[in-house]
Amino acid sequence: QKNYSTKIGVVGVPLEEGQNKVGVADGPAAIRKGGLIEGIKAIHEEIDVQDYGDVSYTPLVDNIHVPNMKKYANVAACNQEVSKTVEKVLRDHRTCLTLGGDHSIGIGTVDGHIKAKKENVCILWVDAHADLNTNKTSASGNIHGMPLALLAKELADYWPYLPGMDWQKPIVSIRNVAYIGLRSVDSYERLIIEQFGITAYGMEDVENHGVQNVVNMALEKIDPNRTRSIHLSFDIDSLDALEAPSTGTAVRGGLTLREGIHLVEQVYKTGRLGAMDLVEVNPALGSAEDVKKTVEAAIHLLLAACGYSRRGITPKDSDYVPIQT
Ligand code: NNH
Ligand code: MN
Ligand code: MN
Ligand code: MN
Repeated sequence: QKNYSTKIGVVGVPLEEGQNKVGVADGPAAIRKGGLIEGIKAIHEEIDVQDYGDVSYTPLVDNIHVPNMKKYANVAACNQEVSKTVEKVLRDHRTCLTLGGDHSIGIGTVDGHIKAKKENVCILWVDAHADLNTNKTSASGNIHGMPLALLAKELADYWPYLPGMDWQKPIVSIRNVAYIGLRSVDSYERLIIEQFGITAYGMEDVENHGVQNVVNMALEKIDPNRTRSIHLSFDIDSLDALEAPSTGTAVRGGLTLREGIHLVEQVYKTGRLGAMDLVEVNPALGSAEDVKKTVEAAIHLLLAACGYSRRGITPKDSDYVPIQT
């Protein structure tokens, strides 16, 4: 008998400075407008969802710059607020769903999760990309390609001093991270993955083993004793470009929405999903139909994290109609 959480907290992070395409800051609004909160409430009567609204922040003052980290002052300041908010939601005994924004918000969501759960956290990073660049290896300078490298304690020595980031300690062991969905990995990222033996399941592994086995293998590696709080960081670009076209760096050959939903359902069923990020939905990209498809996909994934079952919704007592005889 598992003790599934019925208490959910939703946090929006309208941050787009971690990459260079306008519009991803409108992701939280689009996902809410698509009916996320109503959808969560409809799952069953015991669900208690609280919307904590959007995180706001003031960029660091005095043009703080770090080489090859674009809009550093915004990303650093925003993530400090993200961390505090996620920590608060978890301390309120709620599963925390964070709506991005770009994936640089993973710095703050993971940090907040680790602070709330006293480091007993493992990370499932579902993404086409590895997000493991440092400012020295990144070809783009976009911070959304760097969050895991900032979080990993094994990589702490490879960063310069980061002003305004003292609240964030690189305390994640890279051994507690697993990837699913990789298919666009930069050369240094590949090097780090192989050097440190990071658990990484690319699309070929999903093809070989099926999503069910891949999730089981990943969790077995990062949470062998089944005691950790699971942080599911879901980049919508892990889905195939046909399933989620409205995202900044769509890559063909990705997960189907079915596989994505199944993955989230599986994590939910462990009873240990602590926090989920749903990032990189950009409603300014693509046609109206593309946006609708992408937002719907995001909502399906988030509902699965709240226990929505594709078998259907449990009827409420008030739904029963007296049978006419
Ligand atoms: N690896 C590339 C970079 O560092 C692309 C990252 N883009 C993402 N990551 N969308 O999930 O810029
Ligand atoms: Mn990402
Ligand atoms: Mn990505
Ligand atoms: Mn299933």
